[in-house]
Amino acid sequence: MTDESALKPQDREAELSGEWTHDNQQWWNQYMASADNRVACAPEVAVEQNEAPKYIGSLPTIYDLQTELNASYELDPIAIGQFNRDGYVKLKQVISSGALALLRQEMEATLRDDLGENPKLDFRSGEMMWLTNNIFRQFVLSPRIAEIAAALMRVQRVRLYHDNSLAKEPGCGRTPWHYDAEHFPIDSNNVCTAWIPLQPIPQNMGPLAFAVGMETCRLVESVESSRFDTSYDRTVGKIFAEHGVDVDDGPFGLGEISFHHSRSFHTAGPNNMKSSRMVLATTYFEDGACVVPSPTMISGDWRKFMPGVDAGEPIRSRYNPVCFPREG
Ligand SMILES: O=C(O)CCC(=O)C(=O)O
Repeated sequence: MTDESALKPQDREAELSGEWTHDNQQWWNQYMASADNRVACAPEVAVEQNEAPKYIGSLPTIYDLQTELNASYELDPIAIGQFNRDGYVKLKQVISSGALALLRQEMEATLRDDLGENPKLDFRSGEMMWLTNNIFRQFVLSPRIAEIAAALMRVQRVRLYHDNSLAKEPGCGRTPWHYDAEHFPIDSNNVCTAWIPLQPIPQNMGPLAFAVGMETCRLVESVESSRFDTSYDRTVGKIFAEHGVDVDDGPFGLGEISFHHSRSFHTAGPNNMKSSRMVLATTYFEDGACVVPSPTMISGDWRKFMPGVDAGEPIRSRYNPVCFPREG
């Protein structure tokens, strides 16, 4: 982490009322530094030094990719109930192994070009790659994925908030407990994120893990948010354990993706494998939603994701296209 982006106790007030003045990578650096890595990850797993399996076969063409990512997924109505009860759902076989391999190759190259080979950066992130890269564009604006998001939230039309390329490198620690509504400055209850792993994620690679229950967030609503130390992460974990909250920290198979509501509490374990845990996370919201009246520092780089949109205004900049139903 760079010194100038590290939040200090004197930033406390700004955290509540000011705006984030650094970039998105610095925001993630700050975020990851607020994880309590003394917490044992449940269940305990042996540290293994495995490689993720390599894709063998020819990669799809852009035409194949487009066809796959435009086609509807057969969503079981039970999944809609699960999402609304548990706050998240994991769906199998949403994306083919070839399409995932193609995006993984692209993400590796793009993050390397953008961030260099910095061994100190153990959680690398990128965003808005769909603006300049057609493979990212097919995924991020995919009607297949956005249609699932709309169905789960039971809304007619969804727009893109942002995409996030997330590479948790070997040796990177936990992702702290959090819920996204705290830092997405979107004034709506209909916001969700598709978390798309680009390789299988066994438990010792740090799969996204969910506190089961849409209302689980209420247990910790009085815990004071803090991103300049590990107290928030530690306290939330402790309260969930005391209340016997179920945590689904199961592995992800290849092609499996999760959708989590912005009120769903989630975390992720460390990456104890030898290869990078690469994920594309895309966030969608109900068309018509506005920016909250007073975004704060914890809302991060939000202005970049909706140029020209101000606090309180409807979010429909050119960077927030309607992804489902596909327009035009
Ligand atoms: O990938 C991670 O470890 C965290 C991602 C996350 O919190 C999210 O996409 O909402």
